[in-house]
Amino acid sequence: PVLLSAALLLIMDRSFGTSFFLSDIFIQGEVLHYQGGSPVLFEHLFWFLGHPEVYIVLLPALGITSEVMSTNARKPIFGYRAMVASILAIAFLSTIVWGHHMFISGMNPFLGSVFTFTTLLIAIPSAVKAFNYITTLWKGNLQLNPAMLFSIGLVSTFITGGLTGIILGDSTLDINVHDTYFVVAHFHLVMGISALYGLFAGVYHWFPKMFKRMMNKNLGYVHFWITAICAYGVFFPMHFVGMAGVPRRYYENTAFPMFDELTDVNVLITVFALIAGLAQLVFLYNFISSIFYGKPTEQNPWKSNTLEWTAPIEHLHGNWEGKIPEVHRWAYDYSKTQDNGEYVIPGQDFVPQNIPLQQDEEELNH
Ligand SMILES: [Cu+2]
Repeated sequence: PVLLSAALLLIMDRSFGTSFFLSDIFIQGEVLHYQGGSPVLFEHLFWFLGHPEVYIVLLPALGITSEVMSTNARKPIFGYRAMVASILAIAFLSTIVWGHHMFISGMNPFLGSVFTFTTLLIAIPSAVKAFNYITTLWKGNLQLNPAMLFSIGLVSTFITGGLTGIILGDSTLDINVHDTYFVVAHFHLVMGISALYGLFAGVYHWFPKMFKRMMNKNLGYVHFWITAICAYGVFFPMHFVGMAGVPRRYYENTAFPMFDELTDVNVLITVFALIAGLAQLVFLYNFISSIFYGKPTEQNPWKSNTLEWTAPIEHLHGNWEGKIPEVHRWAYDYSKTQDNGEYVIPGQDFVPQNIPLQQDEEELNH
């Protein structure tokens, strides 16, 4: 709604002579009729959309990662309540930090310090999530299938990309690298690559549910490792290109001889980017060919607790035949043992959500 309003005001400025975003304008001594508007106001309205939008892309990927990681670590997600609270905190904070995109737009420096404060607050729930993901892996019985590898990859890029967010969120540090390739590297690692990894994790994980067949695991490994190595190959050196001062959004930099010595690094980045792009063809081939020729799946290939894996493989209207299953427990009863050290269901390290609670279990604290 805010961006739409901004666009409507912009149309009024361009077509109907208003001055929402246009301040007093003089052209060759002639005074145009525009008066009192502010171009910075447009930036405010744009980034009021723009910042929360990157979290709209990232937060679902974080949720997918929690599910995939818990299932494949055969452990409950660590600090479940803290994980949920962190997602809510990030979602809320994302609406009051937009000014960190505008530290050099002519904004009042005091207002900049306020946006620095709210922006750096996001480091807290983000760190909670990173630590809890790692603690979920700790001493888990890790099943390193492609979905799990992409989830772990997400945690890696979420941390490496997030750390430079602390630099860019601080107005005094941001001013030095604002609008350089440092920002491009930060942003694409933490939001672009992380969100893509979450998307890939979700596709590899739920593909059997969608198409009743498995994707090829080995092609999944090829896809992951080439993508993971090339993603860092592209964005790690890019930080240094940015710190050397190369601006973003320029068609080419050949007019600036001082950047000539960075050409080799840019060529290296381009080569990694091309290889990363080719690796996505492996994924595309795997995805399409597996729809038709993949190994038929069993009911619950990842031995998951969540309800979708209790639905019959044949897709039915309403998902289940007859009565809809009842949920008796949370989704994370992996490797759960009784007092005598036995698994709750003997010989099976997971308890699906539709298995009734036993009385002695109710005392056990989740
Ligand atoms: Cu932002």
